[in-house]
Amino acid sequence: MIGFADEATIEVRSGNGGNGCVAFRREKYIPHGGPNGGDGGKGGDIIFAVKRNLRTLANIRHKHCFKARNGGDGQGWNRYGADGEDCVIPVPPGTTIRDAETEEIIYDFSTAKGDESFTFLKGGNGGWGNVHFKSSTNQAPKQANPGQKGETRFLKLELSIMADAGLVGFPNAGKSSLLTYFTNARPKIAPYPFTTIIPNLGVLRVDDESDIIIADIPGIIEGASEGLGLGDTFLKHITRTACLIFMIDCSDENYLTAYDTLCNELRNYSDNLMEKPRIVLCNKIDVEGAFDRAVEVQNKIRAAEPDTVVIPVSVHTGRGMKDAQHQIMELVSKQEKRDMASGAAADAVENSENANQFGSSFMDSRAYIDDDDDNVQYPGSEQ
Ligand SMILES: Nc1nc2c(ncn2[C@@H]2O[C@H](COP(=O)(O)OP(=O)(O)OP(=O)(O)O)[C@@H](O)[C@H]2O)c(=O)[nH]1
Ligand SMILES: [Mg+2]
Repeated sequence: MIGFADEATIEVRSGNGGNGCVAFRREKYIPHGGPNGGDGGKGGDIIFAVKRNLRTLANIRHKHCFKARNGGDGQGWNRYGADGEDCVIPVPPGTTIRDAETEEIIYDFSTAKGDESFTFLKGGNGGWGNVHFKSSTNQAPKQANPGQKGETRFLKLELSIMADAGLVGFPNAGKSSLLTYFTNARPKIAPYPFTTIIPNLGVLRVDDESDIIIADIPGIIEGASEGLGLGDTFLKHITRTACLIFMIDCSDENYLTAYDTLCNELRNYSDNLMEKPRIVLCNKIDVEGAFDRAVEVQNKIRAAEPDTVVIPVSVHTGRGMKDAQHQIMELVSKQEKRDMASGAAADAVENSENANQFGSSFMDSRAYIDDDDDNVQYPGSEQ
């Protein structure tokens, strides 16, 4: 995928243990001082740690090999070698670690409960110095152990964006315009289809304590699930969002069928997407005749799904946008509460097979982003 850091293949190496030492005590007036070679230090571990202000795998993609330090060798006078420093690899919330060859999942930070770090490879143990080999029959052992070797593995890291709300719509519906209106993201906006070719994330500040992350993905067209247009691979980025925002272009001829077509494409990708709570925004009501069309769409959807909120809006003039923002915030917080409840229920029935994979842990890993933090990365602003 062009320019969007959601995959990285890396090599990781834990540190070698330090070698044990062969040494003997030599002091004036102390003949046969005996062995005093110290042990080697332990090699450093490879540890993955979630860093909440990271939003992409860019920092990892640019560095291919991560090595922990080797343990120091043991020395005379029973001195131990120093332990090698661990290598801590920071990853954004929602990262999955797989074996690069077998694709087997090694660890998934989006479902692991509460754990913010994971020790993947242990460093090699340090070798024993000759002090350990002294026995009644061998008072002066010249034997020490070499340090254990560290391990090398190749891994594939994958990131599904952990957004709260995902934008779904035909190309040109105004999704990127909405992201720009609500959030700090500045994706490209243009009057032709497929302007957006990589997903963008934006942060909508709700109050000092919370924010909502919105994901703008490339437009979907009829047949996307069969590969038409840019296909449906981008939908994977919204499989973990709490809710969906559908955008319908009411200045377009297909305004009345757009919603059903989008629902079909989503359903073809995964049933899970259509189970998410959603709201529908009928955009471009500033265009002549579009407001009436928006009301038409509203009536049609309400007749079929009375619970779905449908709001006519114009991103350009701002009409209806306050209401839309309010409804999006409602939807996310409602889902958050539901997730927390189902998370608690899942805790109660531990190891239940039905445990909601979007349970409390998903919301726990929602990033709280500090605007002042220069380290915050947004995929859309990455290029
Ligand atoms: N009249 C009118 N035009 C709008 C409105 N919102 C967006 N547009 C225009 O619609 C066009 C498409 O907007 P984008 O935000 O790029 O649409 P998109 O859904 O992100 O499109 P893709 O990235 O191609 O999927 C741009 O020319 C916008 O200026 C609106 O409320 N009213
Ligand atoms: Mg766009």
